[in-house]
Amino acid sequence: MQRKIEVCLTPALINLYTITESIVVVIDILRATSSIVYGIDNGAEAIIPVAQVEECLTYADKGFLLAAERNGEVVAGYDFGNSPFSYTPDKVAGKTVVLTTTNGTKALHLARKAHQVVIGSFLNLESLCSWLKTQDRDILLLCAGWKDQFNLEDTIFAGAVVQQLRSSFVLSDDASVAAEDLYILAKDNLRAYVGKSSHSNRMVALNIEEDVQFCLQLNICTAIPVLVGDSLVALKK
Ligand code: 3SL
Repeated sequence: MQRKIEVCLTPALINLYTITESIVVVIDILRATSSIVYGIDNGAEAIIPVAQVEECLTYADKGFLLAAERNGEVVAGYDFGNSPFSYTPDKVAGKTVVLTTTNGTKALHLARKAHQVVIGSFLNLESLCSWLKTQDRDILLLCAGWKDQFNLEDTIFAGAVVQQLRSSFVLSDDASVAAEDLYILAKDNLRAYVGKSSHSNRMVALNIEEDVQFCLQLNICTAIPVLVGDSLVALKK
């Protein structure tokens, strides 16, 4: 049977999909999944995604780094938030990070019933797509969006994956077609197109525009984080 690829445009729509036999790729380009990919690529032992800020505290005194972001800002009292610049080798190599973010970690929790949950970003696009092509499973690209609403940057990334996989998979929903069309429209100047997005504007207002630029880099990482139990670790390819 031919494998199919679908795009779930927001976490609010996840219940419309049967995911138990599928691979779900969680996508939160600005910035959760970009930072997770970067952190794992830089040697973090594991990143434990938790849905609530308070849950992070239950991991205190275990020697873990505690990272919490809400509405784009680091939550007071935590080691850091969601900026990729906090996930460099000097900060995370050999460490376990407990992370909660506004949308990304929520989407991850909603995906837990899947056969396998992996993390996508522009940083590991090539490596992710090469691996997905070798898997004998349907794929759901789950966009984390913003507070259950559609967003541009996650959809554009989903479209980039659709474009790379379309010759090996059946596109089975209009969301995949729309995502790919949006990617085609955006790909020659990703920064300018993503600049139209509400979250990019939010980040510019917070003076963290360099994070947007960073998260739009292509293929600077090869790691594919995969959920094993409660932790994201590097997939053994
Ligand atoms: O919502 C999230 O998960 C975050 O990635 C949002 S932010 O980029 O940290 O503002």
